[in-house]
Amino acid sequence: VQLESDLRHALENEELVVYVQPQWDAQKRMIGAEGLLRWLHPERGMVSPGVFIPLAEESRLILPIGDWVLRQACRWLSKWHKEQQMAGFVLSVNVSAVQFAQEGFVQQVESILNEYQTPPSALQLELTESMLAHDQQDIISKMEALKALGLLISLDDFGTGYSSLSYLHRLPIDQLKIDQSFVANIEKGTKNASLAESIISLGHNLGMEVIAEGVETSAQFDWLKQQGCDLFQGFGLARPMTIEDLILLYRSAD
Ligand code: G
Ligand code: G
Ligand code: MN
Ligand code: NA
Repeated sequence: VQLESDLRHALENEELVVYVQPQWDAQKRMIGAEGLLRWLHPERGMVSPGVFIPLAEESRLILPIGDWVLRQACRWLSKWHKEQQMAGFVLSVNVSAVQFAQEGFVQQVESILNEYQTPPSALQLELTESMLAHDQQDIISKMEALKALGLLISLDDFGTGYSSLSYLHRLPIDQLKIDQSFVANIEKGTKNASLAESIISLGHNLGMEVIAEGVETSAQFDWLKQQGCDLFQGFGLARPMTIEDLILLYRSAD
């Protein structure tokens, strides 16, 4: 309860920070990053989003917080665009089910893109497979309206929920994100290996890009690359970091 009332003040006190975790192609070129919230609590230190996102969802504080995260991402993207830096770089932002279900979500995204003059194709929204469980027609039209803005859509935690193939086929999804639970022990030819393999071919058959998260070892990277996985994210490549560190890392590869 204390934590929840602290969270109310976290935004105005500027205690929230968007960290970024790089995403890489098969040649280990950095092609984008995922925004991951951090809460630097004045007494408790770093509070994990795994702890405070559920609180924020229950209290609907996720709405102003999610709005702020989107603005932060769009601000960075338009700055890079204006300064002709980080060309082609894509920032992915996690969207909570509570945010996505909001009546005016599409208009909100549109007005933020307009306000910051953000190139929409540099912004990717990460929706989770569990969000797809609700009214299918409503979800399809919302996603189509988002796609019409020119942004990208990634399906996060893929494989943990359940979505039928025929449904998936009707959704305008650009990217499937293989959940990290399937990446663990992948190189040992376990059940995970066949699951990951199926997700990669499913994604490619549906014309989607496939990214693996939770890549911790070079054996996992090599195995996934061998299977044709397009993109990679994980502690073995780079941990979540500040935006300043990410820009330095990006430039050091030039
Ligand atoms: O970074 P970490 O693995 O601790 O994140 C834990 C969880 O918090 C993940 O499920 C991640 O998707 C979620 N999360 C991180 N940042 C955001 C955010 O900006 N918005 C939402 N809705 N979820 C986030
Ligand atoms: O739910 P979502 O996929 O958005 O959450 C991503 C979470 O996974 C973040 O909390 C991030 O810190 C974490 N993460 C990123 N890379 C790795 C990794 O290689 N191993 C583990 N265990 N967690 C990771
Ligand atoms: Mn995510
Ligand atoms: Na995920």
